[in-house]
Amino acid sequence: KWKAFVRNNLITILTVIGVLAGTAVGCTLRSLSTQKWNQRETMYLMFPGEIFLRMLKSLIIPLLMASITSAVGSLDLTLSKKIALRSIVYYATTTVCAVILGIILVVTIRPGVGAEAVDKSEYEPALSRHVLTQDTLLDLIRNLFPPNLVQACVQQSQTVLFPPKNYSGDKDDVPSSELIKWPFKENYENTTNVLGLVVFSIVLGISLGQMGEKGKILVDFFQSLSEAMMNITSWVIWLSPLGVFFLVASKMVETDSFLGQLQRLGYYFMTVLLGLFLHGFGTISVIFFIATRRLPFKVIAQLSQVLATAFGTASSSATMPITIQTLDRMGLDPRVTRFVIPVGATINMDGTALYEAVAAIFIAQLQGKTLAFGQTVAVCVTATAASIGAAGIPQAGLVTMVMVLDTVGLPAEEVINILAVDWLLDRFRTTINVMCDCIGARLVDILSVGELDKHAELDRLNADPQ
Ligand code: DAS
Repeated sequence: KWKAFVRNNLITILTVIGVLAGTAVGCTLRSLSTQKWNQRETMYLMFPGEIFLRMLKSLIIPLLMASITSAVGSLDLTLSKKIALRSIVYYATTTVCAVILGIILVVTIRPGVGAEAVDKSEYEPALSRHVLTQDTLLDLIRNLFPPNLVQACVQQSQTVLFPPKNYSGDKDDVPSSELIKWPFKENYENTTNVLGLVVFSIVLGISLGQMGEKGKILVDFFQSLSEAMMNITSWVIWLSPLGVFFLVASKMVETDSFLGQLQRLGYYFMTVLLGLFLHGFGTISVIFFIATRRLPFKVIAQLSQVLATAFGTASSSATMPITIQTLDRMGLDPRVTRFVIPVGATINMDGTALYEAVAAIFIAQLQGKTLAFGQTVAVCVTATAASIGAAGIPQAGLVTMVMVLDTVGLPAEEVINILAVDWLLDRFRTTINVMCDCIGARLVDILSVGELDKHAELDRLNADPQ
């Protein structure tokens, strides 16, 4: 019996082992090496992982557009409207709950009170040149409508295929502490176009759905493009144990004095982890139970491959092909997963929303500020909006957090206080982001199963009326 279990879950088991082994090897290499690994050495260690990451990322644009367009296009408008509405209500409810939970925790634990802030002067060169001056919500709304779709795809695939450098490595570009990798402006500007692609794909799907027969040819085209991407995913997934091993090992080996930083940020780190855990296994279960009278633990138990990949890649978008393939294997209706997951991976980021609220209030506490009630409500709104605006790529949440800092009257440079541990918190919040998307897909699938069956029945009857 257990032989069958191992055979059916071989890649999953190897991927989870890949994450654990990557952590162990990375930490061992770090402790053995006398001086700090520089970017070049780390790059060699990361190289196989980066190839794996690029393979996954190259699927994102075609899979995202094909899945959403074919999912929306293949359902009649009433049903796709219902599925979209259930998804949007789930996204909004869970994200707002995540932010509120985060605020309650950071206000009660008060991790920032009494902790010392980072002395910004030593980072002056980087601060002036690279820190994002986020133009709050307007940017987010503007990005919903890509000015030119081809350029948006090219730009997005450029970002996705050639991940923006965190720093060029030449001396004047790197802040004095190697630990700090600035979320540069180009990181952010290129990545948010994925929002525009999602909006365009939904609109295109609606238009094709309404065209009846004439639209069917394109819906079928996008359907087979989506299946082609899933087919490629089933090949790439064999690399995930090795891929996540090298990604995690190379990350662990380049972090310097992480434990030292953890002393300063320990309470903050634990507050975020506690929030992510309570949200992912508490709030979400309550919401799932209210909506479906069931608990989501069976779903979560089948997600280990997805969660290990999300942790290893720190990117919900890169994990998306594996997420969709796993949910297909779990028997969810493809028309639900191909809408809920691509849209969810882009705009439903509960982990990121919770993290941004906690981080912003933590930094305010570092500066000795206590927020008025109105400001706390403003943090709720902007943390929710910032998580919608964050793209599913590594450290995107750190970039859009500048919006939330804006709300509490803190300059963007203050992100420096939490950068040292952000690369690890990013992995945890990405894992929660993806887990909440999967639970949402299952929730919508359960709620829509009646209509979907009837819909399939109608299709069958239309196909052979006799
Ligand atoms: N890494 C992002 C993701 O892929 C989350 C974040 O940066 O907050 O979901």
